[in-house]
Amino acid sequence: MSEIDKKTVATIRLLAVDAVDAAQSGHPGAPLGLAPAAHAVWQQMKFNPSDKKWINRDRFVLSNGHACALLYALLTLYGFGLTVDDLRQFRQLNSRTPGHPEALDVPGVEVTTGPLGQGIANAVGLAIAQKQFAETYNKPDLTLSDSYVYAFLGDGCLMEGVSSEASSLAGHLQLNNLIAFWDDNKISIDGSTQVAFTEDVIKRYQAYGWNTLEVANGDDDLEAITQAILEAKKSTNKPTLIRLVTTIGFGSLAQGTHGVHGAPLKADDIKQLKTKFGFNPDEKFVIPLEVTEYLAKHVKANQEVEAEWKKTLDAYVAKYPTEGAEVQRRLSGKLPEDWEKTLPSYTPADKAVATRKLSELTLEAIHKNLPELIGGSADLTPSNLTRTTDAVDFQPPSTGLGDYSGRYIRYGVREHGMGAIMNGIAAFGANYKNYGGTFLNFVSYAAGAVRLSALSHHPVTWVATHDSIGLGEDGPTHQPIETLAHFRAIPNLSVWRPADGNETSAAYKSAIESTSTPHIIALTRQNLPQLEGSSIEVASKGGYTLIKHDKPDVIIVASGSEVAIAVEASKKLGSEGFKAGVVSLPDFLTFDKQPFDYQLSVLPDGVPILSVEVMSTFGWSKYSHEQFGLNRFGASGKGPEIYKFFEFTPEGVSSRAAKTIQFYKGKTIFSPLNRAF
Ligand SMILES: Cc1ncc(C[n+]2csc(CCOP(=O)(O)OP(=O)(O)O)c2C)c(N)n1
Ligand SMILES: *[C@@H]1O[C@H](CO)[C@@H](O)[C@H](O)[C@H]1NC(C)=O
Ligand SMILES: *[C@@H]1O[C@H](CO)[C@@H](O)[C@H](O)[C@H]1NC(C)=O
Ligand SMILES: CC(=O)N[C@H]1CO[C@H](CO)[C@@H](O)[C@@H]1O
Ligand SMILES: [Mg+2]
Repeated sequence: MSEIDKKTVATIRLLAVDAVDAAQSGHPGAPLGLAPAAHAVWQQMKFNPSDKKWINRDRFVLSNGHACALLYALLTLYGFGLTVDDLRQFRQLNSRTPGHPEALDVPGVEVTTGPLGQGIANAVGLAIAQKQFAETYNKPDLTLSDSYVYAFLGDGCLMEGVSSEASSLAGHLQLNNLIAFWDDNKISIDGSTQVAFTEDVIKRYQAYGWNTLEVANGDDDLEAITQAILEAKKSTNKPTLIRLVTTIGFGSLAQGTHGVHGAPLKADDIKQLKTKFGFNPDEKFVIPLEVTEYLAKHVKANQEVEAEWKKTLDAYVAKYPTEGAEVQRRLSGKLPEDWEKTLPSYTPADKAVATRKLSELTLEAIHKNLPELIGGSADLTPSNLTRTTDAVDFQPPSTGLGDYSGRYIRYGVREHGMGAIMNGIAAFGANYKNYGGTFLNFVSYAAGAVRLSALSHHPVTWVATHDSIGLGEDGPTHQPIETLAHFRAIPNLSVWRPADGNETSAAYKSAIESTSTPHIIALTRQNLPQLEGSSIEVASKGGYTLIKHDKPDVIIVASGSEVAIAVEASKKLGSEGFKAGVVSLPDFLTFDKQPFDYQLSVLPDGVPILSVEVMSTFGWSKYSHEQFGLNRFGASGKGPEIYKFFEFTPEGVSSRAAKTIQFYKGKTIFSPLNRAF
């Protein structure tokens, strides 16, 4: 290693150690072991700190997010806008250096990581998006996209199932643009990996169809790491896993033990470490000038690379005006003009259709004009109806099953992997709108990825079919009960449960136009009638009055398949002399964003409100005084019979509405929306 490289690696190591020391919290071990690899990788990467979103930059994903002091040190050294002062504030409230890398808060962080295994799966998504983008727009004479995705992952990431799901798919898809480094330090929190993690990782990745390389001394051997990267780039049809043997806490008195995984080093340990690396033991956060200058050279060279790329883009736009305009539109984050006009709408005379089928019709209608719309299914294509008729599969051409410009992804039975990959696709840029289909119940398998979609504002969409006991014969194992309550409780996640065709279109409108909110669209297997009075426009408010009465005796608020039942119940109540209004509430989050006056016009003071949904009632007390739901598991049988069994019928609803009217008679009633704060 040259002197300047040595000094740079030591600077990275010590900045990370000082940050953890300042916070008296964090993880010094992995940064100490991984600093040489980080330096080697960043020296190979193209990126521009003054144009962080440049579409053809290489991406760096720190899947072992607990090692973020390493990443923050790099971002500081390369001039991404983080400063030594930010490092001093590591892990402090409202700092730009949070406890794990958060893409929204830290300039230069590509994806939010910390929950182990997510990052490597995001990296697979980034690699899929890069390939799809390149194959769609590159021309033989003009290359717009040829970037790589680099990922670091630890033992923990490799133990997590989500990494296996995503890595298996990456091997199948032959993503040679993905280069991952396994930090093989044989330590995790419990101590030696011998206690729980003894598989042959290299053989496993070879079996997935990956190219594997090994660097025996990741602590010092910068040349070997660089060679491995160059070797990985030669791969034509495989992603690469580089096994990097490192020492956790390299240089510390406690190196090689779990003691350095997640606790600050002792003061005397830090001193000897600094002395060992040729730094003044009494100084903190030192960045030698020659290191700054050395890294600035790389940035400058990269800025020239980007300037060249911009010329390529100009030439592209001139020579291929149609594709060029499309690329520019997508890079500016705009949807095609009037795209929403292609959304289907229905009339009350149209026949009853399952919303999953309506979802398919919607995708079919909007797909052609939205090249940024890509998606797939976790092996439920025929039941989830997610594939448009003229779709090409996203597949390596050698399989004969499709090509890389394909927009339909066969995720296989890998819901969690799919969720994390969708986040990676969204993180790529180019305004990808990506969706994944599975049964609503199995979105819960991917909950770890779903909450990260919301936390990091990835506007991905789950096409979640078979949304209730209405799915019938598959029984309680497949019938969601708590699912919607759980996902509605996640901040900034839109959970739509449309009741008919117009509402389904509204859900898609919301999903496609979303720039920062993920969507789950819960769809039925059973047919639902087109509701008189629904429209894309009113449904886009998240909740609206479907049956209006002056001074109603009761309001029934429902979602999805129960709205039509509420309408029937309202008619029945009418024949019994009661005025029952009906409100459809397809998405809580969107409704909550409406002006309060509007919300109160839908769920006013003075009227008792009954909610109806064939799921857990948890959460509905925000909108109703009384709740009719299903606080138990479902049953196996024919869908309509199960509905009858649990009394989700016009009679079952109207009798509960009558009880509600009776109970609240003569009492002062405030809208459940009216609260102290
Ligand atoms: C999903 C998830 N489970 C548990 C944790 C808590 N955790 C953080 S680091 C870690 C051990 C990781 O071991 P390894 O990847 O080998 O990291 P190293 O100790 O080598 O830095 C655990 C269990 C987590 N961050 N995410
Ligand atoms: C939700 O997202 C918006 C903008 O996208 C943001 O302003 C808001 O803080 C987010 N809320 C939560 C709870 O994350
Ligand atoms: C759906 O919306 C359209 C346009 O707003 C409207 O004309 C139509 O009547 C609506 N369909 C139903 C079933 O209400
Ligand atoms: C119409 C259709 O394809 N239905 C299928 C949906 O998926 C479930 C579970 O795989 C099947 O049981 C249905 O037959
Ligand atoms: Mg480890």
